[in-house]
Amino acid sequence: MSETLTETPVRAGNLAAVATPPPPATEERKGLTKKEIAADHPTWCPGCGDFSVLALYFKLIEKRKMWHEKITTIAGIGCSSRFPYFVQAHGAHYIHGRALPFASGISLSRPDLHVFVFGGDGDAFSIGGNHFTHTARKNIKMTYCVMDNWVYGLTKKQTSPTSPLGFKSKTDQWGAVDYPINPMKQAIAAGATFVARTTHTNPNHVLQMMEAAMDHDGFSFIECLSECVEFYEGAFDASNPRKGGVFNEVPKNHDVSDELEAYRLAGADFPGYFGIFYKNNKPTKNTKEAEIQRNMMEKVKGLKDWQILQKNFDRMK
Ligand SMILES: Cc1ncc(C[n+]2csc(CCOP(=O)(O)OP(=O)(O)O)c2C)c(N)n1
Ligand code: SF4
Ligand SMILES: [Mg+2]
Repeated sequence: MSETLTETPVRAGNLAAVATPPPPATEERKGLTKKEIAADHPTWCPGCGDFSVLALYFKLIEKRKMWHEKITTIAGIGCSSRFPYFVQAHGAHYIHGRALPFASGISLSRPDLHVFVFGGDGDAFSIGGNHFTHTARKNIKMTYCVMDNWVYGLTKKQTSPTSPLGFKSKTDQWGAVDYPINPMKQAIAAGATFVARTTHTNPNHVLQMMEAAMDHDGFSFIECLSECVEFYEGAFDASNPRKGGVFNEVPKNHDVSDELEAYRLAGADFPGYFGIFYKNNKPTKNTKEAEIQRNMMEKVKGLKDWQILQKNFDRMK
């Protein structure tokens, strides 16, 4: 993306509408067509991997018959984070690295929605690194798809936390010297309860991972390799059979509940494996908070809002 972006959080939909109760869903309502979901024309460079990820998100929406009022797409800042602009539904292009806390608020207050967050490797693991860890450990229900291109694309080629050693960029003219992080290991260690890996060059696989992530009741993380043709062309050729590479699926006998084995798979040299590495069904923060709220409401049953407030003030005296 040959431009820089302002810091201003911009809209891609009407966020106020998120708080509006959706109309009842009836079986007669048809699923949306691509035309009905697509908003602005994507402004990515021709050939950018992000196009496929967007196309597959549209496919997911069509296939799962989601309606506008049920689609929430959140992102931070970056080329990949422009995602919500291009989706004709509720969403926000939020602050760099802060998409997850914003999405957490939506997820916790709107149990009827499934929140999707899209972003880049810089947004997720540099400036947003702490939020990634904490959202994962809290197991807040949402799907976080990181479009990993191993570079800062929007700001025109700086080293990212996933850039390999030796990568030459504007911030590492003699080649990167810092060891890259491994997003899969990071996600497993942080406590994400669904951890998968895919690549934009295998559309069926991307859709499969998105569907499985969406069906997971908890924090689902997908690392989706998405090539930046402008600043890191050919980065993922070794994972693309059409470019002479190999696409290795997670072995069929892999036990997804085995955290150590998932960690071991994550340690394989590039191109590594693709598929679901880890899955664990522990209770979400959403469920726990809902229970606290139910119990509290039980205690103030029959009282008007002002009486509850009065009670709180009296307690503070
Ligand atoms: C607080 C803040 N710091 C820095 C920036 C500049 N900035 C914008 S996007 C970006 C990195 C984007 O990289 P990545 O998340 O990998 O997304 P990509 O463009 O590669 O898809 C940076 C450093 C910013 N917008 N806000
Ligand atoms: S990630 Fe790279 S190829 Fe894609 S829009 Fe940004 S600069 Fe262009
Ligand atoms: Mg990037």
